[in-house]
Amino acid sequence: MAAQTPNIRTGGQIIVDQLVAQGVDHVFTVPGESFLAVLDALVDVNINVTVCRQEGGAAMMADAHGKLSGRPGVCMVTRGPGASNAMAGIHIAKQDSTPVIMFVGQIERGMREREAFQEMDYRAVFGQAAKWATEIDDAARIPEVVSRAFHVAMSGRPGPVVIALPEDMLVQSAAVANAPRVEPIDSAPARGQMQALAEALSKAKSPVAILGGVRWNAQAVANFSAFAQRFSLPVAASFRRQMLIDHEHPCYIGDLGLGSNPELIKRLKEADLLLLVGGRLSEIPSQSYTLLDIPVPEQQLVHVHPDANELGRVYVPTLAIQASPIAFAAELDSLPAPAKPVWAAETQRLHQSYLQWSDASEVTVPGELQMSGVMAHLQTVLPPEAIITNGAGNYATWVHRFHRFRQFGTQLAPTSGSMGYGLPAAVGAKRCQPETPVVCFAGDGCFMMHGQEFATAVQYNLPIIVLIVDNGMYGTIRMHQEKNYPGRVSATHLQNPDFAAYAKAFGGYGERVEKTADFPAAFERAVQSKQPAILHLLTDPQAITPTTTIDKLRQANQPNQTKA
Ligand SMILES: Cc1ncc(C[n+]2csc(CCOP(=O)(O)OP(=O)(O)O)c2C)c(N)n1
Ligand SMILES: [Mg+2]
Repeated sequence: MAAQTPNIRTGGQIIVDQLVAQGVDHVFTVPGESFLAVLDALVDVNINVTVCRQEGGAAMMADAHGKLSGRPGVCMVTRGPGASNAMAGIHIAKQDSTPVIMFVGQIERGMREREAFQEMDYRAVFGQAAKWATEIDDAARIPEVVSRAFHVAMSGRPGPVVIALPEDMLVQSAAVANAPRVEPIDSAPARGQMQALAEALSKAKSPVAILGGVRWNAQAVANFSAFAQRFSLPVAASFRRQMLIDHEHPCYIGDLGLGSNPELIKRLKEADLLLLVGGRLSEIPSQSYTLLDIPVPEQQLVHVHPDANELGRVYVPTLAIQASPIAFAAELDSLPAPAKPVWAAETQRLHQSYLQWSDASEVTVPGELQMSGVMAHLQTVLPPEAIITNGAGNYATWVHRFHRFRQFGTQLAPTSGSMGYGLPAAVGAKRCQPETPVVCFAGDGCFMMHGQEFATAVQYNLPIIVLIVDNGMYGTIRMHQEKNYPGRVSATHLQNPDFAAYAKAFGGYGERVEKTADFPAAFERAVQSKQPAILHLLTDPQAITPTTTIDKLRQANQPNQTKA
C-alpha cells in the first residue's frame, strides 16, 4: 500500500491517527497529565473514549474488547501509579493470549533515571508481564512502533503490548506518514499434515478433541463443529473457553477446568489420541499437569497452535501443526469421515453424562437461595448470544458447570483466575456491543476488587446485570483452608455492604434476593429497569460448592480422622 504524503503533526496527533488507521473504535482510559496531547487529539476523531475509575478496570475492558473483536483492545493510562494499577489487566491478557495495547504516559526524556515524579522503567517492569514493552523516543517513529505493536499483539500467540510515551515527545512535531492497517499473520497446516491427522484418526480407538486458546471466530467454531459431527468426535472445551462449542452439540462432553465432571477426566485419561486445538493445556485444564505425561505424553498428541514456541514447549506432540484455529478448522472438511467410527456410541454416552452433570435441577445445597435455581432460570430467559462474564471465586463453578454456552463470543472469563475481572469485562463488552445482553457474575470478594466500574456502567447508560453471589467470605480460600487447616479460619471472613443500596447510590438499579423463588421476578425487574443493575444474591456460607459444605469439608479433613 502506498504511504500517504506526510503532514506535520504532534506526537499526540500521530498516535491517535495511527489508532484510526488501525480501525480502533474504542479506547479505555484513566487520564493523566502525562499524555494530555493524546487526550487532546482524541477530541477530533471518531473513537469512543470510555473514561474509567481505575486503570485495572480500563485494562480489563480493553482485554474484553480484544477477546470479542480479535483485534487489540486499547487502553491508555498514566505513568507509575496508573501503570501499576493496570498490571492486573496486563497479566490477564498475557495468560489469556489476548491482543491488547496499553499506552502509558511517561516523564520527559531529559529527566530519565533521576527517579522523576512517577518515573518507572516500563521495559523493565512490563518486560516479562507483557509480550513486548517499549518506549517511543522520537515522534517520527510512532507509525513504525505502533504498527509493530499491532503486529506483535495479534500474531502467533497474541498478547499485550505496552508502549510508553514521553510527555515531551508527544508535543514534538514530525512529518511522517501513517502506517497501514495491520492484519494478523495467519499460518495454515503444512502440506501433508491434514492427511497425517486423517491417518492418526483412522487408527485411533478413543480420540478426544480439546478446544482452547484464541484465534478462533464464529466460522472456525462452525467448521470445527461440523467436523466433530461428521466424525462423532467427542469434544471438550478448555478452562474458560466454553464458547468454542455449542453445549447442545451432540459431541460436546464438558469443560476441563476446576471441578470437572469425573467421567470426562476418566475418558481423557483413557484416550489414545488427543487433538488439542488452540490451547496450551496449562495447569488448570490439565488438572495440575496430571492428564498427560511431560514431556512425552503416552497418548498420541496432535497439537494445533498458531505459535511455534508453544508446540513442544511442555508436551512433545506426535504431530505439531502450526496454524491458527481459524486456518486449521477451514481445512477440516477435506478429511474423509469414517463410515461409523468405533467411538460413536461412547461419544453419545459422554454427551449424556455432560447433560446430566450440567442439569441444575439435580443439585441442592443448604440455604434458601439455590444457585441451581438461578442458573436454571437464566437458561430459560437468556438468549444464546448473551455474554456471560466472571472473575474468580467458587461462585464461578455455577457458571462453568451449569450455563450452557451456545455461541462464540459469549464468554469473558480470565484463565489466570484473576478476581475483579467480571464487572469491567461486562462494561467493556456492553460498551462495544450495546445490543447484546450482558450478565456479570461476581462473588462478594470479586466484585469489590473493581466494583467502582459500576459508575462507568452508569455514566455510559450500560444496562448490564450484575449478579453478586454473596456468601460473606473469600469462599475459595476458606474452602482450601478447611481442606488443609480444618477449623482454622484465617483472613477469609468478609463483612459486606448492602449491594442493592450500593447500586442505587451509583444511580443504577439494585435489589436484594434471599430466596430462589424471588429470583425470576427480580431478574425481570432488573431487565425492565433498563439501567445497570445489581442483584444482591444472599447465599448460605455452608454452600461452598455444588457438592459439599464447609462442615463436611472440615470433618473430612480432620487430621485425626481415620480414613476408610
Ligand atoms: C486478584 C486476586 N487476588 C486474590 C486471589 C485469590 N483468590 C482466589 S478466589 C478468592 C476468593 C473469591 O471470593 P469471592 O469472590 O467472594 O467468591 P467465593 O469463592 O466466595 O464464591 C481469592 C481471594 C485471586 N485469584 N485474584
Ligand atoms: Mg464470597
